[in-house]
Amino acid sequence: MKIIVNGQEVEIRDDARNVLEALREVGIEIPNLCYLSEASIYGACRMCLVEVDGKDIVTSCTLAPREGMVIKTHTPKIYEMRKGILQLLLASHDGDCTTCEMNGKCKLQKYAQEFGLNTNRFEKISKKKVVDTGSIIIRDNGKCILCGDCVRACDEMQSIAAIDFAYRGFETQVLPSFEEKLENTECVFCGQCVAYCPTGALAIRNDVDKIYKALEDGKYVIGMIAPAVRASLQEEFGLEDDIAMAGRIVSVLKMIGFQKVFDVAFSADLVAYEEAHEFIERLEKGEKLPQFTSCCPAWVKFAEQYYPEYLSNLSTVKSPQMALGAIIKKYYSREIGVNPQDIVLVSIVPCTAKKFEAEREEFKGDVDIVLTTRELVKLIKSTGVDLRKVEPIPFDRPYGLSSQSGLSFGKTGGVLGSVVKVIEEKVKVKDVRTTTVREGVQLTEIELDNGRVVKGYAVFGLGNARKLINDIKNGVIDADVVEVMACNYGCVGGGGQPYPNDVRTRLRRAKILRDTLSIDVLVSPTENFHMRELYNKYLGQPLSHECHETLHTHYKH
Ligand code: HC0
Ligand code: SF4
Repeated sequence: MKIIVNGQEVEIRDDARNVLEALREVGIEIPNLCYLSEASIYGACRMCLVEVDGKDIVTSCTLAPREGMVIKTHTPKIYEMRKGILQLLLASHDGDCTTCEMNGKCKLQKYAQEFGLNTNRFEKISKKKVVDTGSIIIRDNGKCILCGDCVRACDEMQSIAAIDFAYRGFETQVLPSFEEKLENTECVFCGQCVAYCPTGALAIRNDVDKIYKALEDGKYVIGMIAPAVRASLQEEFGLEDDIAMAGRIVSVLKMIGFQKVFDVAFSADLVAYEEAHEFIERLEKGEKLPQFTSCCPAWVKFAEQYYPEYLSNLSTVKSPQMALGAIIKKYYSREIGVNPQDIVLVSIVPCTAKKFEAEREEFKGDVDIVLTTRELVKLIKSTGVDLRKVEPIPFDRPYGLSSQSGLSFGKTGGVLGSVVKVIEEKVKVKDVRTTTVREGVQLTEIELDNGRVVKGYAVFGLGNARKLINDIKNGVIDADVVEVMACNYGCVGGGGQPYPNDVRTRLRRAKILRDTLSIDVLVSPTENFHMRELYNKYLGQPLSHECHETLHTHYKH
């Protein structure tokens, strides 16, 4: 449809959700602080005001587009109203910018600059400042502007509702229930509240210091890089769609003092291979189906909390992060003649829940430090090294080799696709078809030679997962294997990824990951010859006793 915007005719999508999104698509970003395209419309911040048909001033997030409507996005009156809103927000915001994780990425800071708010006509209101630094997720309510993005992300996208508004009027705050620390709630550490917080009221614990401590103590420091990190780091270094990012990270980590740098995509191949054998065994025995993937730690905690009856359906194969941790501490330490206690293994991931996973007691501290992509950005920037000028170098062998399948773990459908690849090689398959069921849910049907059609679902977002599992439980759908990733669009949208971490950015990262993996000559996990070597040398056959000892785990009822 056509509408008139600031005196110009503009063509917008007929099915645009609202005027705010319609204009965003044609290059006009209307200021907003509480609009979250993946959640319900809240309309609280009032920043996205527009003038309609020369009279009403309304919020564009709640305004449905209509053919011929006349919109003005920045009249003098709207400018003054936005300034007033910002001044009120700034009066009750602690303005602790220099040490804030969002410095330079904060929307409130950006608007304060753009609207020239060097002074404030309102006096500072001091709020009760609630700070919780005890957990992986740090909360500082002195920075909270009550936009509710975190509340809606947790409730609507993740169906958890670990945080909500509490108290009224000036006393209003976002808090976990009973004012508990987040770690004592049902929070699964997915970090999606952090990803969408516009002001840094929610942040992630920074573990960079631990690396320098390990280096100072003369430890043998080994790094490993998750698939999705190489698709997002470019955003922070002006490297656009660079597909040599993994090699640059290896290079810079070596400069910092890492002895070896391996690829989590190597163990993703291994996990897919092991998990496919586990699935084939279950299919033959007709037990513990559907098999759920278990490499997303936020999903594992979610399953433990809400679906204990399905815990025996989770694949017992550890996540690629923990599998590689176990291999390095158990076998590689022997090969290099270093006591496992003297190895400090640093996992660099897009995910906040991986910090929690590494701390789970069943993994015996195999992974010592987990850094998110944002912490990696800090680590690199603090060295002053210009990543653009860094010569990429390959990962160390043997755990630096991966196939396209292993790398594809970083985006939705990647784990399922890799498991299906191995299945295709192990049992006779007539046809494989993939379709989108709805946003966040994909169905892959594998038609076996004997006529049986195996149904595999890949779902992202824990709210979507909850709906799918309930459908399975209630017999509404049949499923044989299900991939669950807690974050929308998979690990590319992890809570530890650079800001902004919105839908557009996540989709662009998925494309970079596809471009990166398309130049890999190995397609299936089976082609990963260093993985096969690991079986020959230590593990024996898939699902062997040794595999169970090293690569498999159990879940908490
Ligand atoms: Fe992921 Fe993973 S794909 S969860 O997002 O499975 O963090 O990238 O490293 O472990 O490989 C994260 C990403 C990983 C693991 C892998 C899986
Ligand atoms: Fe909710 Fe995830 Fe944030 Fe925890 S980390 S409060 S589960 S959105």
